[in-house]
Amino acid sequence: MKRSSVLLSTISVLLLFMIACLSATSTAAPAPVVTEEVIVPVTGATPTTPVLTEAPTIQHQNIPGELPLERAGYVGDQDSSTTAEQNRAPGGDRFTFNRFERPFNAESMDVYFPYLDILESSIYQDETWVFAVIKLKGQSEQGSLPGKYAMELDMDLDGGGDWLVLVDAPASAEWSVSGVKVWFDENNDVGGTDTMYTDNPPTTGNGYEKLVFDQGVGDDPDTTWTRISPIDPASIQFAIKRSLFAGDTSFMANAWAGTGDLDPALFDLSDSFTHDRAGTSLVELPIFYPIKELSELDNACRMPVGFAATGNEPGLCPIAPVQPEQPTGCQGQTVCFIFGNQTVCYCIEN
Ligand SMILES: [Ca+2]
Ligand SMILES: [Ca+2]
Ligand SMILES: [Ca+2]
Ligand SMILES: [Ca+2]
Repeated sequence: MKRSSVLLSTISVLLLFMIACLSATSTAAPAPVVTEEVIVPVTGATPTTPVLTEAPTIQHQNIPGELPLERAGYVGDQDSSTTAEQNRAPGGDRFTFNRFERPFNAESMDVYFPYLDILESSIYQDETWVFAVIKLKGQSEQGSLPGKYAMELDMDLDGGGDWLVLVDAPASAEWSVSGVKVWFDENNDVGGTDTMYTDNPPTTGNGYEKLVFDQGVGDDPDTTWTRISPIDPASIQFAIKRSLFAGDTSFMANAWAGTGDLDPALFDLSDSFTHDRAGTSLVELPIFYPIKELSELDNACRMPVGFAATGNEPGLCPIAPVQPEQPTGCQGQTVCFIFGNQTVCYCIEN
């Protein structure tokens, strides 16, 4: 037994020596297994650390300055405050001709929105920009302009709009791209089968479907800017870069104000609804009065920009038989139209 114990002890010592040697060898060598054990916990811990990637900063190159002194176009629009207490518009609401004057709530028409009531629209131009101004009756009770405001441009004068430049709730008196979107009618279906007149039956087109500029995101981050007029809190100014129009310098333009119904996908609005569904703001049309599915909406008739109108351009308001007084400040040709009991004049200054 004692001899066996000695032998076992000897073997144990030899085994321990061999294990010690092996351990020493393993520690010294760059074993891949150990390397993996080091990497795994590190890579496993990485996802718990937030990876912060900043959105690319929009680099603006062209910021508009002040508007030129000389106007290139001007148009007036009905002032619905004059008849608001009677829950009606004074004129200018002709659904069939894509003309709206309904800055009121639907059905009861007992709430009038001065910040949706267009009074005037003007165009100015310089080498870089087409400036547009929409003058509204007033601000909201909170002292803001919380609606949507747009300029629609018909470049080929066929009555169907091509561009819709829209700003949602402009708030800054500094030029800004915030809330500004530019839409294009790529498949040319705005206006439907009969431009500037209601399609019968209603059209199922896609309106302005191509968003080419979204608050600085687009081919050119400076495509369109807006601001509240620095001298008139109820006027919105647009600066649209002329390069957007690829050299086209003559077009028809008109202003819009609205809320949810001023939807680019629904243009022309007079094609997406029937007169029955849309209603009217004119008590003179009792079959359709009051406004129903199309409410909180105003637009102005189209003014020619860069050319003298012949009177036959689609969207140009019908010419009145009598020339009333000259629009304030007009140095050029005056053309006037009659809507209901109101006369609307515009001025061509070049
Ligand atoms: Ca109007
Ligand atoms: Ca108006
Ligand atoms: Ca139409
Ligand atoms: Ca379209």
